[in-house]
Amino acid sequence: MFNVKQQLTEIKNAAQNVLNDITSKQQLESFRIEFLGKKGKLTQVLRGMGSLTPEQRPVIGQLANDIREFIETQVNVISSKLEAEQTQQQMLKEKIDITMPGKKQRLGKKHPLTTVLDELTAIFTGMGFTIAEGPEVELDYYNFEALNLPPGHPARDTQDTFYIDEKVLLRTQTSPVQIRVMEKQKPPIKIIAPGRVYRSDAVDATHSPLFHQIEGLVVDKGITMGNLKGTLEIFCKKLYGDNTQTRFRPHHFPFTEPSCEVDILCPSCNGKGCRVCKNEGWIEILGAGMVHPRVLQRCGIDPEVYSGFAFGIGLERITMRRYGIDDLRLFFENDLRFLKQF
Ligand code: 2NM
Repeated sequence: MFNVKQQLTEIKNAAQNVLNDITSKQQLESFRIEFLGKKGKLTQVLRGMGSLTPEQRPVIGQLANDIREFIETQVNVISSKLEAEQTQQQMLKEKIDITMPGKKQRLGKKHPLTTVLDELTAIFTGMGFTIAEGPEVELDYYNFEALNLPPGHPARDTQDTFYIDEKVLLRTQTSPVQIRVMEKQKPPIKIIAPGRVYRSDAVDATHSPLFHQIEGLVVDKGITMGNLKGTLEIFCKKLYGDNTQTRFRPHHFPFTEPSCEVDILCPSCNGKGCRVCKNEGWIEILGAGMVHPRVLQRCGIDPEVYSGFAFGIGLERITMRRYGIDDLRLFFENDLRFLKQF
């Protein structure tokens, strides 16, 4: 009995000594196995209890249990301590210095084409127009045929048009949007159709295979050339100032009759002729006309009851003139040295 008791006390002392030096979870686990495991020191001593007398057993058993409990508690305490230390170290490693200066975010700005598009759109929506959109990959029917451009018309020339197949192409104007609206919607119609258009042109200072148009359409009972002139004159004055003088010149488009082009008096020379207007005295702003009766008819709108006017504006040209940009390629090169100037 004395022997077993002595052994247990020695185990307790040994455990206490080792525990003081434990600094890692692996060490703690080895310790636990060494003292409390199935083949551990404590178990081995308890195996020898068979040789004790019945009176001795409960006393030694109690002592052994106390020691086991003591060691288990110590293991748990040290385990929690190590856990806390590890968390603390992890947090120190992940600490960020919130007083460090941040990365400067540079604020972007609108592309000049977007600035001018927004301005034109605001003028028209202010006059009661709504915005219509349609596909850029378009059927030949909507891009040409419905617009009074039958097969064989020179405007369909493969030199100008990107055909995908015989019936599908990249729209060369945004008029097909207007055709789609007229097919679906009964007059009154008052829309603008801004968007990308495509023509198979070689790139130079004034040509690009991709450019932008804003086309407009008004259809109702009793719409006349007077409405066309009034609307477009107000548009020019809103865009270039109240004193802007306009000129409506006869022209030809297949989808309008009569057709015209609208010029403003050159603001640089007041019509005398200068570099800005290339000595013309006038600057061309847009094309327009009364929607051809055949175009209305095809869309299911009775030209005996309704009439309308339409117009088309080239966004790049307006924007180039606005900012004095002499090369259209600059719009599409995404060179920040250019874009930052607006
Ligand atoms: C222009 C000039 C004149 C035009 C015509 C139509 C439609 F679909 F109503 F027939 N949309 N846009 C038109 C008329 C476009 O661009 C210079």
